[in-house]
Amino acid sequence: MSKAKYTVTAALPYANGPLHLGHVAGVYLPADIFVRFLRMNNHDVAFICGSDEHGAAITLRAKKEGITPQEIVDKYNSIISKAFTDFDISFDIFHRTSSEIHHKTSQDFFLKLYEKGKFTEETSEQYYDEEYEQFLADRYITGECPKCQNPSAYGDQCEKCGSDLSPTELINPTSTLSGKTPVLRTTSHWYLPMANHEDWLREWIKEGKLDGIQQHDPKPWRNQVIGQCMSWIDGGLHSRAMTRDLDWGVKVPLPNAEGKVLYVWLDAPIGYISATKQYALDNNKNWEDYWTGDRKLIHFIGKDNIVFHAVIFPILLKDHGNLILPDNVPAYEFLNLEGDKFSTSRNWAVWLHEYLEAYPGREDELKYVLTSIAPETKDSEFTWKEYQTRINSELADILGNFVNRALVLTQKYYEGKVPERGELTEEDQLVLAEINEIPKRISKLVYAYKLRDAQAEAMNLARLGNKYLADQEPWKVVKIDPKRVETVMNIALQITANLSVVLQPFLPATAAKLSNFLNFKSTNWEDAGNGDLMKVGDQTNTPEILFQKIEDSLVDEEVNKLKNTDNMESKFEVQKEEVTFDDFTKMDIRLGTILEAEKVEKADKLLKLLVDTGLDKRTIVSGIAEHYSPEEIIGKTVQVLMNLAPRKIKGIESKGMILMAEDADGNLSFMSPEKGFEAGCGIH
Ligand code: B3M
Ligand code: ZN
Repeated sequence: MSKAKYTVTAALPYANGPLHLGHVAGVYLPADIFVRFLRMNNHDVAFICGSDEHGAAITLRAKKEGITPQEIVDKYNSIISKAFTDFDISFDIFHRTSSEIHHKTSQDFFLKLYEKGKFTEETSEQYYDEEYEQFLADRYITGECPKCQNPSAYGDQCEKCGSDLSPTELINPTSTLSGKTPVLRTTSHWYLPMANHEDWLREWIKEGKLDGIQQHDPKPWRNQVIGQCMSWIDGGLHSRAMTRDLDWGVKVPLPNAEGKVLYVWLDAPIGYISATKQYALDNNKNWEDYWTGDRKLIHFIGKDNIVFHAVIFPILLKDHGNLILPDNVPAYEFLNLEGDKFSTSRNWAVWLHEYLEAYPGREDELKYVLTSIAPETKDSEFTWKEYQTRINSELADILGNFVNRALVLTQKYYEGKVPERGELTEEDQLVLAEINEIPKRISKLVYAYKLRDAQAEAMNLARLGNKYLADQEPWKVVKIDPKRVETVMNIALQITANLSVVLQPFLPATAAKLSNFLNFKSTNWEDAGNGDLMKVGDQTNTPEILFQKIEDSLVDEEVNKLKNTDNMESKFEVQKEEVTFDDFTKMDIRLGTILEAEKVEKADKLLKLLVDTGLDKRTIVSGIAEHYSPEEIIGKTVQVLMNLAPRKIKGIESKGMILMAEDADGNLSFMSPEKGFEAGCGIH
């Protein structure tokens, strides 16, 4: 039978922030282990990922940081992809959904479904921000939750009680753009009707059959994946809009679709296909080979992405036709951190790129710990204390200790040459039998997506070796029966060589070090289990220490760092991006005195001011009419940004800007000098 072929994807991270350990433990690391294992077993495999650069996740972040969406995705794409490289996640491609090939691929995909009549066009009333002249995507509206009265629920969900909401259900809706009450306006969108898909989805998810034909073995599908899909389907599948009124995203490729883009959850999974296309182009291959025929498509994801990958995307793929559906959707639960949820806004996180910068060369240590605690079946927790314990008492005391003893004794007794094996005791035979069994058990576990147990099984080989040497005590026996010690050391070296093979998917850098110590390298899983990998007389090298122990001080420092940077939940916007001193000094800020003030016609918010700046008298239009009346401000000395490029506002040339303080409710106040400073004084 020929080997199964695989297309393995890992959820495309939003390019709106860096990666933290929760993302790594629950998507990228398990996917990487799985793929490395497949490669060693000579499966044809493509490992696909990239950054997800559309949707409100991006535009909201851009607004917060005060830069453009494009700048946001460029910034985080580069942080994320560098972290993946440094952490040695072995993607075949890490692509971007802002790429041209992706825009084209998702537009073609959309058009194909459109032409096949798979969408319905529906008109509905949606909230619109009159000031910003745009429709408001769900996340752009907040209001009171009708179920739990949480005052800051979002248009799609209340994060307090977990209810799914629609924007029109919110009490007192507010636009997060202008802070105003939005109005309802009619708009039309293309919807994916999902109700008529319920039957085949049930059969396919629960039994693995499509049109009566067995597609996948349903057994390895995780219970929580099947459970979540079924409860969603049982609740009734409603039509879902596949387009949005937004200016950031993939444009809807139809006439009369001005200002409309594809829904991010339509374009993002198609990102797997467009990334594959780019990979094929770069490597002289056919992308279709990865998405058609006899091939297993595997999506590694977090649990919040389940229905998108196991229900909606399969509907789209089936409607499209000629493309394979996922064979499995291994979804991970969440990882917590030191007793609390990971939180980007509170900075309660360990960021992958920061770890890699702080501890270069300790990638495998982190991989080992994260796989040991991976949230495969339930939420789990990372603590620095456990990080220390796992490294010190497992990696260093068991694996490191065994390897070190095996190689150092070989140096000492045989100048590094593999000694001969004599007659085998019962214990030797048991050990050799275990060497043979362990890789088979690992293999079974990996194919069943139980990577945590698989790694534990690989460590059992080191445990076995450690115990074998402790029981045989070659350092004592060498004085009375040196011949016997040759056998023991030969077997210890066979264990070490096997470790260099079976550890590769989990701890690739460590496995490479073992190979260097032994002058033996195999990337073929079939070699694992063989008790004769090292031949008599093979020269081995003096080893280095594999794992440095983690001091208590590191644990204390890391925990303190977390506690010290724990940003309180704040009602204010996050700090903007860093600027240089030079950037700052480019701004010319001075005191100015307001000489005249009057309302601007047909503009409720604007006042036209004449300001004495000490250098000149100039006109500045300022959006303060709701906060100050013209009369009360004449004579006030305020802060003026002088060298802001002039702008025409309501036909009036405005030169500069009055600086105002703004509270969380949007109230504005001048910042006037305390003492009698006069117009023209600089502010630095
Ligand atoms: N970017 C959501 C997330 O990061 C989303 C995944 C897309 S996978 C096609 O949770
Ligand atoms: Zn609620």
